[in-house]
Amino acid sequence: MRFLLLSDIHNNLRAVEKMRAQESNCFDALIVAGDIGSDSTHQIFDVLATFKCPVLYVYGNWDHKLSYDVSFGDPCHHLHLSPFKSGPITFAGFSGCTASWGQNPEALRLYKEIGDTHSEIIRALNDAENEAIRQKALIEAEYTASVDALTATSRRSPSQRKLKALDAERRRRNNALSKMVEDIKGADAYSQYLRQRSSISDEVLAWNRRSLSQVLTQVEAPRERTVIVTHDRLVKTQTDFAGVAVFLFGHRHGFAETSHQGAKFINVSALDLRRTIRPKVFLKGDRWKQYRNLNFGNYAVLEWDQSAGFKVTRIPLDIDSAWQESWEFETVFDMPDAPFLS
Ligand SMILES: [Mn+2]
Repeated sequence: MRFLLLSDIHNNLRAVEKMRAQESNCFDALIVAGDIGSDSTHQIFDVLATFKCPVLYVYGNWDHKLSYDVSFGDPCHHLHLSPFKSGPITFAGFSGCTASWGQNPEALRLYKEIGDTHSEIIRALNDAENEAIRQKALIEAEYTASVDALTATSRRSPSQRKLKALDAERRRRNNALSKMVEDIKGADAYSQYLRQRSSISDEVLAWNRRSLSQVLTQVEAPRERTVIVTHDRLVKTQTDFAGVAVFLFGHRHGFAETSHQGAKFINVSALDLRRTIRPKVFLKGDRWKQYRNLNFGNYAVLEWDQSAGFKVTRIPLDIDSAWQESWEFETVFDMPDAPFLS
């Protein structure tokens, strides 16, 4: 069995096309470990679908705008708590990570629940903030009108004492409004709300781990032939996933393969790794428009057979070295949005 692994695409369609161009259709499945990008998602999946095999994916923090039930076409399968068998190998995983759960249904549910529980204090704060904005505009208008009136009725320049008094009154009223808002933020009910909200991210992770563990038990997949795909690296895997052979992830850009307690941990990221280059000799005109990027990212191939088990190989995107004839690396800064050279 042969699987193509990639992760952290970050809307970089060009890098996907390069990867496509240097591989043939000899894979049993493609696995995407998240950070596809919310903007070019459909185009990226269209390219991946040309491999004529299943495309299995989870979302990462860059995919926070993507709904969990959107379809990217027939070969594509969202692995979120929904295992997929490819021959003797089972893939399973969940979407999102603590950096952003995005549209993760469990995260949405928890945020709503906490919003409902604390709706009174949220509404009170909202009302106070709106009221403060409204009143500050009135105070400003009144102040300007008073200064104008004072100027109009004074024979020469207006009295400094009276101007100062108007300014002091304006500041007193503004401070009172700010204090009204601060008092609500200082209330116990509000700090309780903030505390509960900040604990949601870890709760969602715990819930997803538990659910994935249950799903694996239900499908009765042999753990030594199971690959778990998440966007960020899972820790304490012995608790919920003892016996699982391979953990695939991205997020922490930089390919790495490590072994821990009998399992392989493969950081497959990142396909999107840009390096900014500059012409050795700038042409006349706007220098900023003459910078380019090269794709230095990588993907990987995972192979499995009965006797050897799993084996992973990192594969860099090909870069024609001819670029060095007229270009050099920009060493001081990056311009990730500059066009690609090729
Ligand atoms: Mn990323």
